[in-house]
Amino acid sequence: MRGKFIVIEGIDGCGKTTQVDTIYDWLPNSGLMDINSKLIKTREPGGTPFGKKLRDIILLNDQKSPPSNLTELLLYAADRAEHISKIITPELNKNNWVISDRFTGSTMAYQGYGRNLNRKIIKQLELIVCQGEKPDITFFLDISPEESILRRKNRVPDRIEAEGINFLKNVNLGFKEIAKEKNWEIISASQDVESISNHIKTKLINSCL
Ligand code: T5A
Repeated sequence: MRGKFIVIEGIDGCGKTTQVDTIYDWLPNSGLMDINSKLIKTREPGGTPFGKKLRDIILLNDQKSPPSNLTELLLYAADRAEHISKIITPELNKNNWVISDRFTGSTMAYQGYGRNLNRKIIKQLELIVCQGEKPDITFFLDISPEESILRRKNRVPDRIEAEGINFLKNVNLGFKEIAKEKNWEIISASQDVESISNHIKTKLINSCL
């Protein structure tokens, strides 16, 4: 028996964390999981102790010495390698379920479409890093870059968030293309929190994971 791997993707501020928290509270008593299975809530970057250190380095908004785009890609890949080997695969193998705030789609969207790095190389790197691990289902919370910026207006932006609207537009376009190509569940994230949660819950119930 192996657990299920659920991922929520989307641009900054689309509401991923809000939905991961809601589903984390609901899923264990939903009747979908085996009685002895646990639900693990995690995220990228920073889902492991080592990954937390990488997250601090990656997101630090230090204008004087930002990493190159390739370095940034490799740091996200290193975070994911650690995350898969220390959390995702071991937990799924124990028949536990894992819900993650971001996964490989974020790298393709941000580094592939946002930074315009070679997408074939990103796919090859994904193969090396993931070693066959992939989500059972991915939800894409779709909001406009304008709404994303509005929702985050009272927060100090991290290094990626500080890239601004044009970068975010490219990332968003990337997410839309990836979502279609990979048959992700696309949800309008400009709805209220409860409507989005209900959509996710209904899909999980009906998808016979
Ligand atoms: N990144 C990540 C890469 O470039 N490559 C990669 O490979 C990976 C894995 C990570 C950054 O790294 C980049 C992407 C990111 O820039 P993060 O902490 O995961 O950082 O990123 P964010 O997406 O920026 O996290 P946020 O917390 O900003 O966004 P969430 O989680 O999408 O949104 P949430 O739930 O915190 O909500 C944001 C605000 O909106 C409100 C909430 O209350 C909150 O105030 N909200 C709603 N408001 C109205 N209607 C709704 N339906 C709402 N839902 C939430």
